[in-house]
Amino acid sequence: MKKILVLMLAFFMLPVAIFAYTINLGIVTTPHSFHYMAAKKFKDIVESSSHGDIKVNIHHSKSVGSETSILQQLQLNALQMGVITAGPIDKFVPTIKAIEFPFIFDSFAKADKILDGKIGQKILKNFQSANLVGYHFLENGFRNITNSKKPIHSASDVKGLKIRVMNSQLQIDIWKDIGANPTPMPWPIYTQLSQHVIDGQENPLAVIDQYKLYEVQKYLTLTRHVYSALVFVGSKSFYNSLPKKYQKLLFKATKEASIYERKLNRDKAAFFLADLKKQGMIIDEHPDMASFKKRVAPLKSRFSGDAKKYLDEILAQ
Ligand code: EAX
Repeated sequence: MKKILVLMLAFFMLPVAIFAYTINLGIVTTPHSFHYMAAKKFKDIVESSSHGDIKVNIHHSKSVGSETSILQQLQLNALQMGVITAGPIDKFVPTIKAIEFPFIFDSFAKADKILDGKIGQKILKNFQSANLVGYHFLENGFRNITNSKKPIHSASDVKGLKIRVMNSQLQIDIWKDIGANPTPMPWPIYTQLSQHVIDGQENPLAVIDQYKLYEVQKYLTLTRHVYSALVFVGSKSFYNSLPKKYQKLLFKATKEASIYERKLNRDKAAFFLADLKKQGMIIDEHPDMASFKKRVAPLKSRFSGDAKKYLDEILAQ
């Protein structure tokens, strides 16, 4: 009788023992997005390398809230990981503004050099003071402006347009200085664009295409005004609860998933531009970039502390 009891207990205990750790990972985008593909790669690496000891659940399509809310939940260990756009992170890690400044990166190579170099590593370390872990940068892409009202060739064409921006003071300031009427709003924003609550928005070509914004935005201008990074962000208290071997595994898996996602994104860049043309968008491929750069240059004077130090270092390279 006793033997049967022990066997039954073992059997019922079994499911609990399978996953020593569960990682709930939040993203605001759909399974078609690069954010999701990076999260899936991370999940595959972590689950296979931990031989099933760690389970990763991906909560996509804003099912666990906006990027700002995901960051707040990470601070409380209500979520354990997220793939978050750099923009909204600046409220939690102010130094990240240095890599969100307009027109500082003119190529993927320059962005990689900074983000994967000393400055990027210092910024990722700064996540600690917000009770977060900055694991690795990955890529949203160069941001371009779209709108439903008129062609935008130079900064003066933006005057008065209601442009949705990310929940980030720097992004609000950028578009205010360019002359728009910026409105911070969490992603996604298709409905607000279709109802003309806002006239335009700015995002990488992949996002514009994957969210079919060509259905509600007639004009696209290739401003490439900000290189938009994504970050694998984690809960610091969850990280501290892990054995060393799994702490190392999370850094290894986020690095591999980030490199994998950057390549995916870059390999499809030409496809997205061609598809947006095919979908009928009116595209200005050679805007008056000097007019945009002139408008945002004074923004530098509003930087201070380490954010200013890092920005100066980037501009000096
Ligand atoms: O995919 O909120 C935004 O505009 C961000 O670019 C987000 O990653 C959308």
